[in-house]
Parts: sequence; C-alpha cells; structure tokens
Amino acid sequence: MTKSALQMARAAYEPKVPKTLKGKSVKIEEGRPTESISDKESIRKLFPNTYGMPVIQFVEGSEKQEYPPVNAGVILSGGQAPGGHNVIAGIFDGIKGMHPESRLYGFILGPGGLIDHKYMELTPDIIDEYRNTGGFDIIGSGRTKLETKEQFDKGLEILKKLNISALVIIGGDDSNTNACVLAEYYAAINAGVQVIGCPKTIDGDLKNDMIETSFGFDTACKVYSEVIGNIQRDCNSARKYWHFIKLMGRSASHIALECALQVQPNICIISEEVEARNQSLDDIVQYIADVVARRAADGNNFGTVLIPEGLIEFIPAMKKLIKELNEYLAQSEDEFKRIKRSHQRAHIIDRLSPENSKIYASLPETVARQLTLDRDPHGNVQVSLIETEKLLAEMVGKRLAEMASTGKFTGKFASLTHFFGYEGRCAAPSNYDADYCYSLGYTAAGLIGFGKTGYMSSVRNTTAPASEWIAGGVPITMMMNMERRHGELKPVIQKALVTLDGGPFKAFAAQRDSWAIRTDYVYPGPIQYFGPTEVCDQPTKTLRIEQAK
Ligand code: FBP
Repeated sequence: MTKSALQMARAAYEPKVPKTLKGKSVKIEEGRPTESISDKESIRKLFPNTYGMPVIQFVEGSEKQEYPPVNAGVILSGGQAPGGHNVIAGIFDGIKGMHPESRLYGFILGPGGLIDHKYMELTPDIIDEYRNTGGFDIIGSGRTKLETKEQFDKGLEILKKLNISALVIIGGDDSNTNACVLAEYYAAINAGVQVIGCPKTIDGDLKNDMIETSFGFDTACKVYSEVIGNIQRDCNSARKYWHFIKLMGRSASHIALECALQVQPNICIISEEVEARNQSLDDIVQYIADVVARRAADGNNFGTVLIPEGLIEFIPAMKKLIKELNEYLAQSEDEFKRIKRSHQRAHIIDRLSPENSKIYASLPETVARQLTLDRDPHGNVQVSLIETEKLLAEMVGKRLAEMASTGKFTGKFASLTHFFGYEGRCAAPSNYDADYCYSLGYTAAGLIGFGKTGYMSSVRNTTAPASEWIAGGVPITMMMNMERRHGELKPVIQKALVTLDGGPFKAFAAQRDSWAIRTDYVYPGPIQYFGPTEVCDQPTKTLRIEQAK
C-alpha cells in the first residue's frame, strides 16, 4: 500500500502515556462504593453484580506483577472517531506487556461481528500498520444494537470457542450502556467473560466527572475549525457571501460550540439554548436576518453561521412535528411508500394534527421530504440527512427580502451552504487523541489484567502533560439513570448535552454579540503533529475551560 510521507512519519510516533501505566509495576487503588447518578434503587436491582463497584485508579507499585496470558476481543461500535486504531494498539500492547502469549481478536463490522461470528486475529504486523492512523478500517464498525439475551448467548459461543475471557467495546453512550448490560449478564451466568467499555464519539456527549471527554472530539473539531477558518478567510477576502455551515453532532451542540470558540464566527446556534428558550424556527431565522442586516448597515455583506446538526429536533415545535411523523411512519410505512412521490407531501399534511400540519406545510419541499426518509435502527430521524443549512439560508433570504420591502434591510445577501461531518470522523488523530486513545486502550488492558468487568476505561487530568494523566476505571452503572425509550423505562448512560451554565457556553455567550458585528475571525490552521507543544498538544477549548474550574 502506498503511503504518504506524513503517514510514514506518524507510524513512528510513540504516544505519550501516563507515567503510572508504563512504570515497572502497576497496582490499583479502589475508592468508595459508588451509586448511579439517579434512580439508584431501580439500577441497583437491574445490575446486582455490577452495581456499586468502586472507582479504580492505577498507581505505581513496587513489585513486578505476574499475569497469565489472556485472549481478548475488541469491537468498534457506531460512528467512526479519530483514534480508534490507537485504542486497539493500546489494548494490544497492554495485554502483550502482561504476557507475550496473550492474543487479541477483532470482531468485524461492529457488534454484528460478535453475533455472526465474524472475526480476525490482530497480529503485530496488522497493529503496526494502523498505529496513529485515522478511521476504523482495521476491523470496521457497525450500528447493530447488542441488547438481547439471544445475541449475548450467540456472542458467548464464539468467545468460548476462541477462549476469549475479556471483551472491549469501543462506543458511545448507547454502546457502553449495552456493554454494561452484557457485563452484568455474563457475570450473572458465570460466563467467565469480562466486559470493558471505552468512551468514543466525535459528538463529545459521553462525558461526566470521571470521563473528561470522548475520544475523537478533539481531532474532529480541529479539522472542522481549520476548514471553517479557511472559509472565513475567503469570506473576509471576497466580502460577498454568507456561509451557512452545518456541523455534525446528532444531538448535542458540543462540536458547534467548540468550533465557535476556536474560530469566532458571526453566528453560532446552540440547540440546547433554542430548546431552553422555547424558540421557534421563525425566531432563529429572525435572529440571523437581524445580524445580517446590522452587518449590512456597516457595509459588511458577508459572514459565517454555524449550525449544529441536531438543531431541528431541539426546536420545540419541530420536535412535536417529528414525534407525530415518527408515529405515523411507524404505523403506516407501507401505506406511505405506496403513495406517489409527488402526492406524499399533501398526504402527510392531511394526516397530521392541525398544529403540526401547518408547520409541515410551511417547510421547503426538500426539508419536508427529508423528514419522511427512513429512520435509523434506533427509530431516529437521520439528522445528518436533513439539510438544515439550506433550510435556514433559504428562509433567511426570504425574510431579508421582506425586510428590504419595508426598508429594514438595505444590503445584499448571497448565501453558500456546507456540511462538515464525514470529513473529520476519520482524520489522522491529533497528538491529543493519539495519546488519549492509546492510554484508554492500555488502561482497558490493565482493567482486564486486574479481573474487572462492567468498567469504562478512564483517563483524566488530560489538560496536564500526558505523564501526569490519571488512568483507571469507572463503573458504568455509576453513569446511569432511567429514561423512557420506545415507551419503556430503560437504564441508560445519561447523554451530556451542552449546559447553559457551563464554562464553554458562558465564554461563547459573553462574546457572541461582538463577534456578530465585528469581524473577529480566528484562523486555526491545520492540525500540527511536529513542533512546539503549544502548537501540537493543546486540548480543545471546551476541555481547557471546563478544567480551569
Ligand atoms: P456516534 O454517536 O456513533 O459516535 O456517531 C456520531 C455521528 O458521527 C453523528 O455525529 C452523526 O449524526 C451520525 O454519527 C451519523 O451516522 P452515520 O455514520 O450512520 O451516517
């Protein structure tokens, strides 16, 4: 395979790790028994074997520990995130360091590989090929939900056949919830298989007091910020376009917020704020149009608008509409599919409640169609397919035309739209993600070595130099609460949305009015791998602000 010069140089990069992890010997310190963040009794009952375990921290030991060889399995679950290959390399090096005869098996294309018995052994040559590279292509990823007893039993067959006694599931909040359910089940039936989770998602919404950030968020935000910065420079050079830029992030707006902090755009919409303020689509359109008009009054007919991917579902009125659409499509999908495409819109308008029907009828044709496309395996609207950036650009254009007719807008408005998501998910990991991911994997191996199950690998204090990072494990049940899913109360890891009283949002809110009017763009440039630490190793602004508490 032909490699670029950078790929070859990166292959030789040795990730920085906490000094406790690679010391002569490692031991564990256990904290007090833990509780779940809420619904304690319900979760205790559902997880009798894995509830209440202590938080674990690795510390330097004095005696060299002996470990037997272990066969471990690994699964990549859900959307790609930069650094996944380094998590696997960390697990591999960790278990080989414990005993050279240990083996690592990768299940192919996500949790489905475990159920369908599709796997490969990850040998030293394969691992070396993928160190410090982006993507999940070493074994592939998938979105099959691992949640039924039949699936767990089917998985156990292959684990037993390969003599695998520990499984690492690398995924987001849902996949780690499922990892915990699996850990509990295998513990309950004495299957002899430990299950460990690793926090992955570019969306940044798997985090809490013990998990500072999910891996991939750092690199993805840096890639998007580079490109937005380039657009802003173009925008400030030609001075003739408004750029509407949608950024990935299924629910939470962490990516949009982090990019805003990095590039200082004229406008950034935060979904969580829209919901908290009960704003309508019309309110958002008016807000953007007013900023465009104010800038135009200063002779600036250009600007940038950042839009989080999940916005549409956070606008309370749209949320109600989507809920009714979901119910209708779940019950009458076949009927709907039989209707001629050109009549589908009118058909939906006739069937919705008057309030939702009115909103649906007001949407541009393309967006109305996108809202009725196939749902994902979890029954969710595939928000990455909804062109919110086009919807807003179009609606703002119309509003400005109305404002022009009453003299409230005297400038010019030409818009361009962009969506940044897939461009960043497989980027070569930043030094931060390369180090963090390798440490997460190595920590997962340590948890395996100490016989733990139902834990998530945790590496903290990551705004300090890597040697001072704190590695250990957090019981997954500790992050859980009960939530209604598909009409049933289920134990799930609580998703971390942007909080309006959190430091990152406050830092943004304090400056946005000035960024709106002035042209205060920052141009972050591309991720750097070689050079001074302040250029190459800086964590996200979100993390730095959060850790400055
Ligand atoms: P995960 O939560 O699985 O990490 O995936 C996140 C994400 O990248 C979202 O930002 C985006 O909405 C979604 O995946 C896209 O999904 P798909 O890869 O199936 O198109």
